[in-house]
Amino acid sequence: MNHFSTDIKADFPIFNSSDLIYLDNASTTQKPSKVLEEIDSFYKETNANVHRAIYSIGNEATRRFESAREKVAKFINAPSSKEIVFTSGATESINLLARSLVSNLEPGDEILLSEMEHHSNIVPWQMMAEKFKVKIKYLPINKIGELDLNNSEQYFTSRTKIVSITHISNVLGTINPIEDLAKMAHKVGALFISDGAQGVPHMQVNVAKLGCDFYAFSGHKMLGPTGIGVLWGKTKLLEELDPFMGGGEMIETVSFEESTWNEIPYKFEAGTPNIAQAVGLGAAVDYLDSIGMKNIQEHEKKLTDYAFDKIKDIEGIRIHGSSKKKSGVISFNIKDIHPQDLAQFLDQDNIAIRVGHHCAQPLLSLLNETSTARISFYIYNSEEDIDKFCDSMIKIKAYF
Ligand code: 7TS
Repeated sequence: MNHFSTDIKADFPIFNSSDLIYLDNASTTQKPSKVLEEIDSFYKETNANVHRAIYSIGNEATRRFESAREKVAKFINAPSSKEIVFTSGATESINLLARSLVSNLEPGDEILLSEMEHHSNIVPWQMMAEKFKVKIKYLPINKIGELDLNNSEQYFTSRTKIVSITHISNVLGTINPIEDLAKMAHKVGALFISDGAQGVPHMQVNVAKLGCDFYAFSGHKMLGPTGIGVLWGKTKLLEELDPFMGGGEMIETVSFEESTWNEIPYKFEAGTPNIAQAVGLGAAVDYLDSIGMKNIQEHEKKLTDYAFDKIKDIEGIRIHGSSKKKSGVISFNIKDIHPQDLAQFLDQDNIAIRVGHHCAQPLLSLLNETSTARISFYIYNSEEDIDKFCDSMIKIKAYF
């Protein structure tokens, strides 16, 4: 059955009240009724704190929270739900790793990132590298926007201790060869982390098969609420890792002198967690499962090819990145039209796109741009959306 033959947009209230064409899905995604209803019902029927209350709604709140953890574990094929640490998002997940891992490194050790990273996978490492005199290296990218692994031995060295690479670029859409990169990292004895903020929402991710040690992502980019994200890590590594925040239920015992930590994943979840948001993420996972990640990936591929074909002939357009291994993200510039102006004119036709540096300023500098326009797709987008976007672009072009 083609799940996209039915109108998926009807499941999303935001599209029922207007003719919005939403093409900024790499930033955040819209929410289906199922997710909104789940959050509503959590607060209306079972609102209580988790892991502490000895009364019915408290038990029910804990059950719903832990059931969301199990759903997420199954969704990414994690061997155990204990390996799912709830955070506020990919950014917090990577900060947790940077805080907890870099302090164990020696001066002169190396962290390897890539030239296509989002600031969330650069800045946390820079903050810690400076403090611990650790060096950061960047794997280069080639002309088509893929990682250039030709001189990989210069980057994967005996001093490399941590490698952290995005699964999919939020600017170029390039899908990186995570399995190969994980093997290269492990060969030199480094830990391998992948930033999956643009991965999990758009493809079937199997953390066991990818070979990563840690994998980070955000709920709001996969139909879930804001304020909830995930750090997945291998049991043994999570057990060895020090927590990055203290307080609340992350402890086993506390005395006036010292504290000991709870078991994983709780030792990383200090304070009252984002309970309703986790429950909402569980509903988002159910919704994505009901459609099927393979179908979603196919749908986005079709849309991306369709959009690419339509916009490539627009006079003066420069599309960034031409890898064939690409997800539903297209960044571009048009000669003589500033991306800011483009976005404002498109907004007049109720078309939402993102312009700017996309929190990837180092990459933008390599592209010789300070700002690009970016369209990015998700399950509710259609060819009709792309047609309307192209019609609007042609109108704007004529105006300029
Ligand atoms: N990593 C990548 C690859 C991202 O695309 C983003 C967000 C993040 C990390 C951070 O995610 P957060 O949920 O913790 O904020 N990317 C974008 C974007 O492309 N436009 O707005 C946010």
